Amino acid sequence: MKKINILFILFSLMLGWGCSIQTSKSVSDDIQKPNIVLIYLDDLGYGDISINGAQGFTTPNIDFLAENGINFTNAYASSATCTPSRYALMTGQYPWKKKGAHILSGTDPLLIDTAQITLPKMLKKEGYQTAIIGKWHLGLGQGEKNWNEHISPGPNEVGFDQSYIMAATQDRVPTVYIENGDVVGLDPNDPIEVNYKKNFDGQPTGKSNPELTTMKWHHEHNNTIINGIPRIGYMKGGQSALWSDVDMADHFLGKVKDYIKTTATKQQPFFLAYTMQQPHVPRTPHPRFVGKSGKGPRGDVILEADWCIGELMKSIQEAGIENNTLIILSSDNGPVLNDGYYDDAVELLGNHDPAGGLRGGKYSLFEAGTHVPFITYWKGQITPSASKALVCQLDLFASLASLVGSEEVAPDSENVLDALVGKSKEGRENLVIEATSRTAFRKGNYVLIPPYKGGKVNKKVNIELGNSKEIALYDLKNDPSQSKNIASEKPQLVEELLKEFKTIRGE
Ligand code: NG6
Ligand code: CA
Repeated sequence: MKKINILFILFSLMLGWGCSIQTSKSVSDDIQKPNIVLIYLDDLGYGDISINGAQGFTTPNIDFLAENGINFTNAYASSATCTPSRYALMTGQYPWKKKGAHILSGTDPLLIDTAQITLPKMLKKEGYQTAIIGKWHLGLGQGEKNWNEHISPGPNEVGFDQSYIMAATQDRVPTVYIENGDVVGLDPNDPIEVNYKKNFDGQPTGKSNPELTTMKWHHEHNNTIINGIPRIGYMKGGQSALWSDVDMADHFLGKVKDYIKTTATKQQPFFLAYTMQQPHVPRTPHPRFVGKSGKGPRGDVILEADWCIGELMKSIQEAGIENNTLIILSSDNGPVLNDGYYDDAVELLGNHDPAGGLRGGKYSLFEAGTHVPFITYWKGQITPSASKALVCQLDLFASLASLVGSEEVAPDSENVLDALVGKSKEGRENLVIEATSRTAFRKGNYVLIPPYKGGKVNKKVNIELGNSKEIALYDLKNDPSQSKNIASEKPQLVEELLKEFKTIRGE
């Protein structure tokens, strides 16, 4: 039997079938390789979904996944901001180990080394087709970029066969879609220019011409105005390529649906990262969702995202692949209300708590910065439950490698596959969490936050950052909202945790 397999593989390789399913391990192994869909939201808080206690609106499609899959109540993004979180997810490396893994501008170069193994590369090696549709925010190209030419390296050079992305964030220029390295719909007679330092002569900005804006900036976000929204960064030209903000959700969803339709019919399994833009600022719900949440645009775009997820599920069901598709849903970091625009997020909040009772928010070393929604769903394979296992997005690399039979490893990623599919209630033992380059240490039910200089509160966004002159220890089991620093009550534990933390940090 073994001989036949070897002969078959040699013969297939000779025919150049190296990548096709016939020669991939799934034929000879007893591992069934499912499709993998990662639904990754932007700034969605732990409490922003109704299954975790959202107030005043419901998220039925996300709840469906959680109720019929596993709802993780102790799960983390790797960082309290976007770029470092996404870096860790893609590489399985702690973001604080990577120089430059902080919030990138729209013109920064690619952060991931193209020689590095990544989650999509690992899956590709195992016979997967791979795609990313939505937000990227991991940099593009090398240094200076000409947006009118092919932009490389980018997602396609770090493991994605297909990419349809926005470069950075919805509030940063360039406000265009990029498909496999090329700006979509660009007219060569109207080239795009982007600059983060200097305005182009005579161009109106949010600062100089507030009368031209339909969304008012609160802090920063006062550079080039596009579709009435003042952005971060300056941009000129590219009129025919500009995205429509209110159509962005439908636009990405359309690409997702097309991808599933065309890819599901192929023999190879696929990995799709659907990296949604909601509820990051500027919040621009399609008119169908305006006013539906009663919470202003922030609530409305959460409903819009939830609807998109329902549509994605319909596509999966229509393609007949639901039983063979593992779906993972999470968010890149915790919630923020006013992140730079006046959009009633604060005023209309009512009794809704986006952080779900956790302290802090986006940018914070307190729990709400990184403790995010995390759901796995796999019809017929996962028994519905809730799980307290400590898991992190960092672990997707090793866990999915284990799922598909890959021997690739990533530096900090742990295999928590059994927890992700409900075979175990145990996750990792400990975790270093990051927020704007500061780190804290979670172990068991405790989290240790070392002293940090700097303001206690980021006043612009009104979020407690976790900075304190004192070392802090919180017992998350008995005090999930981190109301009581018990460091002075447990000096020995503090010492032990600090030692372990420093060892992991290499100090
Ligand atoms: C910050 C922006 C914020 C948001 C964030 C990125 C300011 C003052 N704030 O620098 O509005 O764009 O970057 O968010 O400019 S993230 O989710 O992509 O990390
Ligand atoms: Ca984010």
